[in-house]
Amino acid sequence: MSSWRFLPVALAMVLPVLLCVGWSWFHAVGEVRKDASIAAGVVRVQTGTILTQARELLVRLVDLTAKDCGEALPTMQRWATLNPYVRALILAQDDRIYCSSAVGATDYSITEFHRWPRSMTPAGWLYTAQGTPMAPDRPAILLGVPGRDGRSGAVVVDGRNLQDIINSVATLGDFQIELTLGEGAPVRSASWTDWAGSVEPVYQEMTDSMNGAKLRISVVVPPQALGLEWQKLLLTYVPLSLLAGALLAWAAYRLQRSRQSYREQLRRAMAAGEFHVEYQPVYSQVTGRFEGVEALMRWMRPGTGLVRPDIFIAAAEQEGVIIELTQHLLGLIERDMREWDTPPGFHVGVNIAPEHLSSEDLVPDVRAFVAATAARQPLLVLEITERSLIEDSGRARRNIDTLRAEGVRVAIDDFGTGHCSLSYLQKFPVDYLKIDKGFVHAIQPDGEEALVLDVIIMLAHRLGLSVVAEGVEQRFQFDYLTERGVAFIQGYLFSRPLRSADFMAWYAGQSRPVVPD
Ligand code: G
Ligand code: G
Ligand code: MN
Repeated sequence: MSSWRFLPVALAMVLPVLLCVGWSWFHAVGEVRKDASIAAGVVRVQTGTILTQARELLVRLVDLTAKDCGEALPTMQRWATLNPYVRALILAQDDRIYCSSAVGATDYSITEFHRWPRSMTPAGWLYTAQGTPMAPDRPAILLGVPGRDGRSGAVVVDGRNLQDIINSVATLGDFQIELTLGEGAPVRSASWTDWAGSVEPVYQEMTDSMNGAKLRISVVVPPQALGLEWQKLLLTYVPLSLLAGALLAWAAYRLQRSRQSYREQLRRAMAAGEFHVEYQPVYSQVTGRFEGVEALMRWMRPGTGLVRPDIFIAAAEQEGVIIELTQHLLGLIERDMREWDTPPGFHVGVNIAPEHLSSEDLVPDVRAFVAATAARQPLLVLEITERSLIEDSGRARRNIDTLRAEGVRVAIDDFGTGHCSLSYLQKFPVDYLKIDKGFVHAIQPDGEEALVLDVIIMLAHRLGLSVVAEGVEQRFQFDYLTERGVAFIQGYLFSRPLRSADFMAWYAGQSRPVVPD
């Protein structure tokens, strides 16, 4: 038995575990991603609130661009103070800032501060910055609006709030969060690490904030956090998948076993010694003694019990192992007969399947059997079926001729149940005709004529064949048959098929001629 056959079983064992490992990885990623998206959502909503307030100020700033700084400053300072998110309000002429709520009238170019994108005048500002001139290391959001005559207004939103939100949301999971507005510099959570920028974010979203500027929020998770989540799921589901794997493997094993070809099962059974032979005595009414036995094969299957012979014999024929099985049977008989104490010429009937009868194996097999049982000198009777005769292409006939010349005898078994083969009967040189038990059971207790049976017996006698009646259970059947000159009687009336040892014991008790009553 080669080990590759267990591959499906092994696969059935391993597959659920592999699936579980794969599934829980995706599930872990999904869970972490879901949490990350919630965190990003909080950041997005808060940013939106801040931007909305800033935009309201921005709209109002447009009017102030018509005024000079002295006039606009008190209003700007008031607005800046009242709005909690605002760091400063700014008025600019092209790229020069001339008024700031924080420092009043001033004059410097936005290009002087390297943390601001210098390519754009405040009129187009809408981005995050890492700092402002007054607080270079505190993030900010810069929003601008075009005013009158090349002027513009701008709101510098303090990033403190945003930073706090991002930081606290980041602690919900093991998150590293980055927020970017437009083309600006990112605002990052305190948890942000050097490598965070080089890994694929577990979650990322882009939304329109205003004027087409995108608000991008990325959430990065360290690999070990994902690993931890994965591990958690694995601990829950791997035991279950192991169980599923075991069940599946067991099912696969059962399936495989049941689908394992009958051939393999029979071969295995032979190797395992699960077959034995039972012997049913055959009584000769001529001598009043038991002159022989029919060997019948039995398969005692562990866990199943006795397998019906007609089933496994038919299967063996179909699967092409009937010859092997019969060879095995002959071996078993040889072994049993070593213990026997039967006289020379004791009939041993062996059932031979059609395939075997017309094979090259038959003659050597029979010769080997005869040689092996030479000490007992049995008279071997090959019980063949009518089917064998009909299907013969010549080889069966030659085998029979050869073996009969060597002293082996041939019986037609189950006569009358198969195809009518009267013409074959005439052509084939056989010695006995075994009448099927069906005809015997048709005999009525009142002695009424069983017409077909009578004709068969007569036919056999006319052909010069001895008749063996099978399945004789009742005394009146026995009487009916012996009255008509049936030479041999086999059936429960005398004995059931017996194991070798039981047969020996039984046979030892039959030393005198018996006529049953
Ligand atoms: O007693 P029993 O139920 O065994 O017989 C069932 C059928 O099985 C019978 O028709 C008998 O001929 C067949 N049988 C029993 N043993 C053998 C065997 O060794 N070879 C073959 N070919 N048929 C057998
Ligand atoms: O090979 P064959 O079909 O001749 O095998 C004989 C079959 O008949 C076997 O199955 C055997 O067990 C069965 N048998 C033997 N004696 C009797 C009997 O007296 N009555 C019945 N019903 N069956 C029998
Ligand atoms: Mn038989």
